[in-house]
Amino acid sequence: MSKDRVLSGIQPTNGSFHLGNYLGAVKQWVELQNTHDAFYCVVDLHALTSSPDPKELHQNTLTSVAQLIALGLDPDRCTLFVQSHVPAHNQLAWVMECLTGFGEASRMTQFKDKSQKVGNERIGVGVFTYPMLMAADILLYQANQVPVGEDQRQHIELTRDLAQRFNSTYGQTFTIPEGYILKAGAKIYDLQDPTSKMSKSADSLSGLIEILETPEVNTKKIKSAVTDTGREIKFDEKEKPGISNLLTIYSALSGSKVADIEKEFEGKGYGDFKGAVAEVVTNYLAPIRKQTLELLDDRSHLEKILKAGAQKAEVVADKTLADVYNKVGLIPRG
Ligand code: AQP
Repeated sequence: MSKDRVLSGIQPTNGSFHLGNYLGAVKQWVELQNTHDAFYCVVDLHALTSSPDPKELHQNTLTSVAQLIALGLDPDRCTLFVQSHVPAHNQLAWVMECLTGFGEASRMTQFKDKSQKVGNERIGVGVFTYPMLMAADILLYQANQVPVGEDQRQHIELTRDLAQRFNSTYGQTFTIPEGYILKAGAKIYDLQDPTSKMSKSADSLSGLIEILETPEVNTKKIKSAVTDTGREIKFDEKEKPGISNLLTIYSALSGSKVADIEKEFEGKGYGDFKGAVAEVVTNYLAPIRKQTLELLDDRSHLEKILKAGAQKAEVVADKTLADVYNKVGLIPRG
């Protein structure tokens, strides 16, 4: 029996991924490459929506690939590629845009949040059409599951709606994908504002734990994390969002159950607990940081991996695109 297929992507918008990206998404990617036919891409076209500096985008794309490998992706067990290397992503995105209502695209909370921040005059159309490009990313590969963090749930729903709409209009074409979203740990929160998700676009970086940051800086950030009233180390997202977030992080990286951690820290204070969280986080990240830097030193090796990944991805993507073009009535070039 053939394996189910998974597809997911990550933006190369920063010099480093953050703990939310890893625990919400990439950690699952690593596990799924063992059981699924896995396609993972660095979505550089999506990153253009935030108008990055060209040199930084170039470097961040390579750093993203190196980080993904250091975090556990194995190019021999998954297809790892860069989105812009496979032109079918843009080509299918246009078809998806023509299928999407203006109203339904306007309801995407990511667009609403970002457009509220910068205003309608300044928000790029690319932020508006972002979910349709994401739908194309997923549907091109006929993915059964999409491992993402909780913040992407609405985009997956839109992708499903578009796939169903296309299938019912033009005949069976796309697999209807499902979100693969963790129940616990799907959302990691900002250390300084534990009611907002950890995000690289937060106003301040003090609540962000970056994978490639030095242990000293990350320790300092964890030790200054906002905590809650009271003294108890207890998981209670409503009353103790700060401590609950640290418990989630500790549990996900150490493999210990939250209940066991609560027991371990019974009678101890927030200071002790934060020290222990900092230790778990920095010990976990140290070898990943080291390997990323080593991989970045051998650029031709990374480029070889990406070339092979794009070739593998293109075979699947081009087949789907040809089927779509044919179904909507576009004449093949011949
Ligand atoms: N805080 C988070 N908790 C859990 N999962 C998260 N993801 C992002 N933040 C969290 C997941 O990471 C994957 C990659 O997402 P992305 O490429 O959209 O990353 P991003 O947008 O660069 O991350 P940010 O920091 O969230 O960026 P902004 O601020 O631009 O929105 C996805 O699967 C996502 O769910």
